[in-house]
Amino acid sequence: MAVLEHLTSQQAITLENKYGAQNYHPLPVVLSRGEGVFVWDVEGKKYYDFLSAYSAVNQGHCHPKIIGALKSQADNLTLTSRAFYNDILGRYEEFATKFFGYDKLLPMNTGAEAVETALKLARKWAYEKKGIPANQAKIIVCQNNFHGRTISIISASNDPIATENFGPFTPGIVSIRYNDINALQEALLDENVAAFLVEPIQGEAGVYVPDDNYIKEALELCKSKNVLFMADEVQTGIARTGRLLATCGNCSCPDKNCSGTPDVKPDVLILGKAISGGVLPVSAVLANDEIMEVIRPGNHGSTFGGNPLSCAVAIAALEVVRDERLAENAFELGQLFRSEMEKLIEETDLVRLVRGKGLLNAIVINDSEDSSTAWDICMALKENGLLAKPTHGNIIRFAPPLVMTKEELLDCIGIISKTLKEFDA
Ligand code: IF1
Repeated sequence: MAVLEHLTSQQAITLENKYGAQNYHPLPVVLSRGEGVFVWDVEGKKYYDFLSAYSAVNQGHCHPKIIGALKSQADNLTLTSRAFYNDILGRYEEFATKFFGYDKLLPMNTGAEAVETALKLARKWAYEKKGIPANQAKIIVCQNNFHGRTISIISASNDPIATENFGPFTPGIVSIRYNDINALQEALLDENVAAFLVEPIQGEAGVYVPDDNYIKEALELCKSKNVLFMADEVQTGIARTGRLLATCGNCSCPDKNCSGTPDVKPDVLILGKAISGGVLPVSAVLANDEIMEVIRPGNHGSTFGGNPLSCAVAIAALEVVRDERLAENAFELGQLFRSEMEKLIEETDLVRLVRGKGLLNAIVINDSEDSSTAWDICMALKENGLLAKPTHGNIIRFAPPLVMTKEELLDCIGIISKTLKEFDA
């Protein structure tokens, strides 16, 4: 069979099962095309994408502006490495630092790399600026976090599937309850704490939105203890939660509905996924000079970090967020989605609750965590033309591209309602 010959779904699945590491359990759908909020399988069936590649495709699949930037740059220069300068990295760094309100940006590729970069930055800052004794720096994280899959990051995880048989683990990580300000206060009694790494909303855990004042109070506590507040906005950032950043504090934010407080601004901002519109792996760590200046030549880097292709794509992807007012759209459609889900919850015993912010939402299915109900519902949604996937057990995440229109969202709500009622019957 020629490598690029057209495949049936079953043929594609068979190939992956035969030749691919089995590190995922995908829904049995084989996609071959994406455009905006839609994807098509190899047999030509059309679906609403309600996962957005885990919030990487916020700008919609194959956005013409982003693809145009990709194609144009690809014809000129794709990679120089950082052994030399190039004519676009500086422009991207200027654009992105002004867009998010920071002095400096360190370009990486995946979200996990950006988180690892932030961990290294925090430790080096702790030794060289805060004066913590060598190799004594602690990083505080939250239980049920998800920050990526590297050894140091899973050293912070309490998820057995992510950690079992991957030891020994990286030392110096302290785990506390999420959304518990007293737990943070207690952990900060340790004078060797360098940083607090936190997701403004815990996505993988099941879209857990903390109390309104948690992030602000946590940031203020960290400030009072000279501890870096590091926000992992890989999944919640780039307009997903109805503001440019879930931690808000970003006054250049296009979202005029912002109810955020301008002083809620992370010391270290970690971005990934939709910073490139899901076109290429692009991530970034942003911080002001007094923090980022501890990184000097040779301390950190990556072959592809800040490559011209990624820079061109990321500029275009962020311009789409701004020009198409995706934060505002996510804000308004998110309110509509949750209010419609609340009505549906009144009509069915199958769903316990809906939660989320902007267009990062989840429903909790009224069944045990180890039941297959959430998966079965996603299989039925697939048959009805909508793709979503459970996060943990009985929780289904709903995260469509932020370019969705109100009419399309209402159509999706109709599909979800129809599917749940078919289950209830
Ligand atoms: C998988 C989860 C989501 C992230 C946050 C860092 C990263 C992620 C808050 C690392 C990545 C992805 C990874 C992907 C599935 C997806 C995921 F289910 F794994 F947890 F979105 F919730 N911080 N999340 O969400 O970024 O290195 O992947 O670029 O590994 O299965 P990455």
